[in-house]
Amino acid sequence: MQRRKFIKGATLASFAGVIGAEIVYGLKMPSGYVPLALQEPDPFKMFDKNTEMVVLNDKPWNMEARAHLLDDKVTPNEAIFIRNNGLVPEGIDAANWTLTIDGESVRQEKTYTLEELKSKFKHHTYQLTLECGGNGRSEFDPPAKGNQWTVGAVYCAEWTGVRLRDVLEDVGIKDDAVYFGYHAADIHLSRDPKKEPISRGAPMAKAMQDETLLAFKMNGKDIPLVHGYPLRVIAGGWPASVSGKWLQRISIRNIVHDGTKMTGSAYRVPCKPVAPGEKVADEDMCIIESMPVKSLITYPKSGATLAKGKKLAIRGHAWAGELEVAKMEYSIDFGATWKTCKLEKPVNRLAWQHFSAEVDFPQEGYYEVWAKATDSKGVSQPMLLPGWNPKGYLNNACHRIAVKIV
Ligand SMILES: Nc1nc2c(c(=O)[nH]1)N[C@H]1C(S)=C(S)[C@@H](COP(=O)(O)O)O[C@H]1N2
Ligand SMILES: [Mo]
Repeated sequence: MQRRKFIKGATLASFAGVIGAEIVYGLKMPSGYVPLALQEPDPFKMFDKNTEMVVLNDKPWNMEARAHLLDDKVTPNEAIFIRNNGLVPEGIDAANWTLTIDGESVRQEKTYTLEELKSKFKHHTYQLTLECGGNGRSEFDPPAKGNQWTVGAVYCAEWTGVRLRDVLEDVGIKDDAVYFGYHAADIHLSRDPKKEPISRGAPMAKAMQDETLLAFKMNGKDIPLVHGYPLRVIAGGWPASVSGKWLQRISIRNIVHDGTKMTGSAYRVPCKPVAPGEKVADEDMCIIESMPVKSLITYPKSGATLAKGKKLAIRGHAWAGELEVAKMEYSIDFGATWKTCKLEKPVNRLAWQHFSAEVDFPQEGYYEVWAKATDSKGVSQPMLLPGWNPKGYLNNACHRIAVKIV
């Protein structure tokens, strides 16, 4: 948006400034022409992302991290994946931003300015893990349509905001409330203002948790535009699609919210296991709630080479939706035997946990290090793929890296 404004009133000198070189035949350039170097938006600059991020789609923007970019305990903005279902809202005016709470199950509809939310309610800060329901989709066979996420559609940032519960208590909620649904300011790809790119939500029990926030800060600063500035609902441990960016309205529903991407096969998996490729009727699909146990080796990068006789220090993160991770193990023999990793407690509920281990290799050659987390109910990650599902959700297979000992 900044770019477009700039181009309207641009002069040769200003083009040259951005390109970083004089446009030698600039006077011959047709008027109104935008140099090629500036026609392609640079998504890494536009969104302040690490240039090793991988762009999966540009309309809408979708970009994922690579495992080694997620090494920090709290994910910095430059490594946070972008998942947009529509176009980023234009011309956001945070000073006049409002949030309306409405729906069948509010006693009375109420609207707050962003300033009121900030001044009236207590602020809370939590580290919260957000993973796209489709993270890992690229491995399913038969393949599923949609962004082909590998491992990088997950992050744990620190969010600051007010509790959704505190706001709902101020509004007054009826006893028949079952679900909340969000409505946001992003623009449908068709640019039809009557259509919403996405409008999801969660049961009231999730709305009422301490950690469910109406957030206005990420990692101590204003939320970056592409991640939901100036207001976002954050529901850690659930598919990140529940955490609506550019939040304008929350509806308290007396039915399961039926907004865009709540119905049909969106963010749903077969209620009972199905054979790969099988057609599943909509009524046999269940809404994804808490995300399954999973982990990621963030150091070293896959492909690392190590001198014989040295120990390899590995590290990464593990998370388990609403649950805690109870145990973290690694294997260097394709899962035949497992050794325990050191595992830290979460900083707070719904934050990912950090693990590390010192790995010994018996001789020179090729190895794979596989990492496996087990949640507090005793459920572990599958070594390879979990059950196939039509939309390719919930692939929580063990993360694996290749290591060569020379
Ligand atoms: N308003 C709005 N909120 C949204 C989305 C969106 O397209 N529009 N995408 C959802 C999905 S599917 C995911 S995975 C997360 C991605 O959050 P991120 O871009 O901060 O990584 O945002 C969710 N919230
Ligand atoms: Mo998502």
